[in-house]
Amino acid sequence: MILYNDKLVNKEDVNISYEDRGYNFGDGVYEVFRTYGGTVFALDEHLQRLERSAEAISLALPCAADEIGGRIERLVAAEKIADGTVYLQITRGRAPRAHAFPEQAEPVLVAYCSELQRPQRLMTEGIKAITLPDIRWLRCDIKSLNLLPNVMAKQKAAECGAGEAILHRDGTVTECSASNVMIVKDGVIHTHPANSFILHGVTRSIVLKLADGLGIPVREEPFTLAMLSQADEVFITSTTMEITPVIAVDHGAIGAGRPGPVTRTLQEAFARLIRR
Ligand code: DCS
Repeated sequence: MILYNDKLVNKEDVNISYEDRGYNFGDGVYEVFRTYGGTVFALDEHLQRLERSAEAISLALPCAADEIGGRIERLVAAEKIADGTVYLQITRGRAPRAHAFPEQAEPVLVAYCSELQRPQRLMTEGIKAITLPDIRWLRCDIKSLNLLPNVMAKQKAAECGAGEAILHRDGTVTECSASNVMIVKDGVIHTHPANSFILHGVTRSIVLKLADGLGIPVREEPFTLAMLSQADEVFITSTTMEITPVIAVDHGAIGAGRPGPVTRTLQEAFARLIRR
């Protein structure tokens, strides 16, 4: 089943126009939710970000965020997905192609589930990453449908045999193509502040809370590519990748070239949170 505006329908009954502004302009916002054991994880945090993203592009949500949350829960129940994701996107709707907002267009909401297991092997073994210039716009805090720079960065990583691309603006590390990045140096976690240069990851903020509870000091300050390559540990965070260690960057090993103790401690705390 697909959630299509306010209804659960079969996929044949989804009717998206070639004039949809999401298709023409990437004019819309999205979220990726995670379900564990049939429960949507951090639902409120994702809905709050959806509201902020929509507001930032002057898109009126088709209904209250709570109502969207209820529809997502109905979708997950109908699909009987235990462990998976829900992809949701809302566009500004269908109108003859013209850049300025149309006077009359109804937002179009689509959401669907996919099964997904936790990335156990990657979380245990870690991934390699490459670094690339961050060529995106200056409102990376908006979870907009415009993902071309992210797509290109992830493709470049794949071509290099790496799992993620870590992005930097003039040597300052921002985030990754589809995740946030943190480094550990001398027991301190460093991560870019949650401003307009990064997406305010739901997983990022959960990890920072876990770190606080564990007494691990955190510095939400910009850090450089040099600090990245000399870090004791590097890990990425996202809804689908959870906390995944990065064991090499641009062919140079990070620390001992295997997942480090702070990353492991945070992974264990995150797993306990999921179980709760
Ligand atoms: N930064 C970017 C650019 C992202 O696309 C994502 C998530 C994150 C950070 C991490 O945010 P969350 O912790 O809230 O997931 N990207 C989603 C996506 O497009 N697929 O999976 C997650």
